[in-house]
Amino acid sequence: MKGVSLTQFIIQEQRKTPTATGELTLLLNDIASACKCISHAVHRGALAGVLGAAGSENVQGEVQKKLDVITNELFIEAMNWTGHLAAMASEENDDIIPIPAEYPKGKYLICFDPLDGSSNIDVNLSVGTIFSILRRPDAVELPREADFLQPGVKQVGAGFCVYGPSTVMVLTTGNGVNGFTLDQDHGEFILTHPHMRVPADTAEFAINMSNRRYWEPPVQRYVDECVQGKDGGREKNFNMRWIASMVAEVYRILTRGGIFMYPFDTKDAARPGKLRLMYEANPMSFIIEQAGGASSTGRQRILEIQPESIHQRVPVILGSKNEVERVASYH
Ligand code: AHM
Ligand code: MG
Repeated sequence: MKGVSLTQFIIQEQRKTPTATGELTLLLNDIASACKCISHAVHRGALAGVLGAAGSENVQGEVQKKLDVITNELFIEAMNWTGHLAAMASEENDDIIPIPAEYPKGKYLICFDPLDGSSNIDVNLSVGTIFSILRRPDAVELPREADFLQPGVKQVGAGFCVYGPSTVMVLTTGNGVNGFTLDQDHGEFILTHPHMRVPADTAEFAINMSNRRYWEPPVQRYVDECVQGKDGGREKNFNMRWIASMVAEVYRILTRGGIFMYPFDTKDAARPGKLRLMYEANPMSFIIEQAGGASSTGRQRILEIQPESIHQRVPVILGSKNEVERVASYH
């Protein structure tokens, strides 16, 4: 096998911090194993009979796909026995997920979306797993929901795994962003995208245009200017993409720049945005900032939001710094 494996990479990173206990390294390895199982299930697709609706809804009233349910169980079962977690929170579960009594508890909490972009499963487009690692507050033995409600700046690590033409894991522990491609022959993630960076400028934006009438004027103005390009006063013409899979959009931005927006809209008064702070916005914002990009609600840096509940939704505008700052300045 050629190249540096994910395991080798994170052990080498751990050695740079002589006081590190190695628990985070082990946790990251557990996550990589869980994502390999999910990758396998996703790629088997119709052969494994896993496509289609599960016939249930999650806590947020969203229709669950069979694979939402299967991958959620896979992730929980891959993580709950390891001894590195004190509790988990999943986009698919109403309440936080305790570690079963028979297993040892660790010092970390994890928030995850087992299968982001799951509306794309049946049409065979990229989906992914997103995770955010927090520290269990000291002296808390059995964490409650309140113990998860830490702002994104407190994340110890974050990452996502995109199940596309190849399976790629993107990871940060606050020291830059690196990408690892799953070598299917050896079952190992190999460092293929070291030091991923988001260019400060871009000519590509991503937003669900069908929601235009529900956006606030600052976002309407920004997108209208992009659409008009050189004819509307911007110095260049823009291109647009919308995959409806945040993992794929963020991966594209890490690869060639861009701006991604799921902004505030008035479609549903109970929802100030579509994406979830704890499972999507925080981990992706941590990754994007670590790669030199920016992330905002339009009014506030996402990583500084004090969460109020684990399933909270927020507006998300992230990617190339100069464009994100421009949108924020219009607010
Ligand atoms: P999910 O976690 O239920 O898959 O929802 C999140 C996804 C994001 O990946 C994507 O950016 C967005 O929903 C797409 O929403 P829409 O279908 O409204 O364009
Ligand atoms: Mg999601």
